[in-house]
Amino acid sequence: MDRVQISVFGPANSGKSTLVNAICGQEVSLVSAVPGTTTDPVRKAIELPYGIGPAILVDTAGLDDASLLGPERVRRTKQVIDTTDIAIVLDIENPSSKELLDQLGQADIPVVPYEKGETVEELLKTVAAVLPKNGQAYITGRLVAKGDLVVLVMPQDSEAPKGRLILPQVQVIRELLDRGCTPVCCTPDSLQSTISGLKDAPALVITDSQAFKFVNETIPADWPLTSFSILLAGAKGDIATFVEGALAIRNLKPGAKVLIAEACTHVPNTEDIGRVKIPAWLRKRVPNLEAVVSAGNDFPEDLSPYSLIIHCGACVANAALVRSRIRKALLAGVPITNYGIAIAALQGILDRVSLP
Ligand SMILES: Nc1nc2c(ncn2[C@@H]2O[C@H](COP(=O)(O)OP(=O)(O)OP(=O)(O)O)[C@@H](O)[C@H]2O)c(=O)[nH]1
Ligand code: SF4
Ligand SMILES: [Mg+2]
Repeated sequence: MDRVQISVFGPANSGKSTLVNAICGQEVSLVSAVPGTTTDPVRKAIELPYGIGPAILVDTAGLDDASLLGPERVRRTKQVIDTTDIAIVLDIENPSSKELLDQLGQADIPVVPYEKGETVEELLKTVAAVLPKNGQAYITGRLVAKGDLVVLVMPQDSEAPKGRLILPQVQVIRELLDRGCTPVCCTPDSLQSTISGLKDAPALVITDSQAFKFVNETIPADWPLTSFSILLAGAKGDIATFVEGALAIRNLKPGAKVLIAEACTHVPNTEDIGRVKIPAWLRKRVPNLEAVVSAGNDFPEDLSPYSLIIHCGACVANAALVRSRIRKALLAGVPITNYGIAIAALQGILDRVSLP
């Protein structure tokens, strides 16, 4: 489950850092009488009461006086909006809050105004009341039910981190256990022997999307098949938009520019799925296709040069970030899809896979 991100916004010197410290019960952020004390966003992971649970609390720089902050810092504060689930806004009537409130409104982010004198307890109870309720949804959705046997195909190749499983795999295994299912894990190499050893057909096979084609050819055609990245796309994005985006691959013209958008800044490796494999598969269909990579926070403001955006699985990012990028893409009229769905489409098995 993602931590809910609660961001504190307001004009300079309005008491944002004081409030963040009061919520945390410790000095997380520097407080002073000088306006512009907080310059970069300050993040604090915290467990909050009243049913809010694990959260990331973000203190921001005041957006009112651009001369104090400079464009780069204003940009960084605005980026916080992209990952925000709930916004606490101080001095909400201040004219300088207007632009911020407009942006929060466009992104459908619930706003909780904070009045000086209100206790932290009162404030958090209001936050709890507006908490998005869909945060509890299962990644595996209705594709599995209690008692189901689920086969997980997880390549542990050079791309896998040494000595551990990647987060989506861990999350799915944990969720299947929570749901009373029986996960059976194997690598592509041991898939054949694993399925030969099964007494009954599994309710679902979940594979790393890189092994899609192989798994599809190895398992019986009537076994439901999906990928970790498709499940995450459902949990963090919007499957219908992503499927439509993947269909736009067919319409790419020679020389088309495609944005590969990654949510984090991992060190790319030579077999990198987003930077190497997907562009290579696309170029087989679209001559001279140009793939441009944006990593972490560097999602371009101007999307007009692109014919398609292919977003990563966003394993370490929250749903709010993916939603904000989908919104920006749709506003710019650029189709958007994600790695898992694009790979299924490129391998011609999008019709075959089970969508959450
Ligand atoms: N009287 C009173 N003063 C407050 C309150 N909250 C904050 N202050 C004071 O207001 C000043 C600014 O507080 P900060 O918490 O640093 O404000 P900020 O919004 O984080 O300011 P920047 O980071 O500079 O944008 C400090 O001198 C605080 O002591 C409050 O509830 N009552
Ligand atoms: S956030 Fe995206 S780019 Fe980073 S590791 Fe996860 S899927 Fe890959
Ligand atoms: Mg501050």
